[in-house]
Amino acid sequence: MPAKAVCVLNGDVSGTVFFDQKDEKAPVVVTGEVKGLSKGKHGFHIHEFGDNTNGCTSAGPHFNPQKQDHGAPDAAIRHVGDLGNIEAGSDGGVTKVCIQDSQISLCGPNSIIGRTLVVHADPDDLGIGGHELSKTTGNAGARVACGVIGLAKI
Ligand SMILES: [Cu+2]
Ligand SMILES: [Zn+2]
Repeated sequence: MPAKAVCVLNGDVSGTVFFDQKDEKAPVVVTGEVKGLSKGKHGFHIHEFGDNTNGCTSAGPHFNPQKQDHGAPDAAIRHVGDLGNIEAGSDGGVTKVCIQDSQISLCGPNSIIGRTLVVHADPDDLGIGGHELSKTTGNAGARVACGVIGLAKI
């Protein structure tokens, strides 16, 4: 500690996202950009496995070590991997990512190192959309890009 990680997103859209943590109890600051999204909100999650052998599908479900329901990043009940949405202001442009989160970590049981960051086609309903998938995926639709999170040079 401090630790830094990075993820290169590939798929229908592309991007690079950095994760910084000052010490093991500090929140993780998530920054970067995603290019090519359609206008609007897109689910943004850490999925369990760092496995992209069959594309983003192989990354499995949301990272959920505490076996909770899906929820909003600021909700008491959520998956550790639930980072909510990123929002594109226009079709095909650059979407800046700027998130601070206290559940994900770069060390210990909630470590996201070696797992997959996924960007979705649709908005994450944050568990409250009333859809049958709301409590597991936020009904965020297809996986439009993903990448494995790895340690970065400080
Ligand atoms: Cu997801
Ligand atoms: Zn979730």
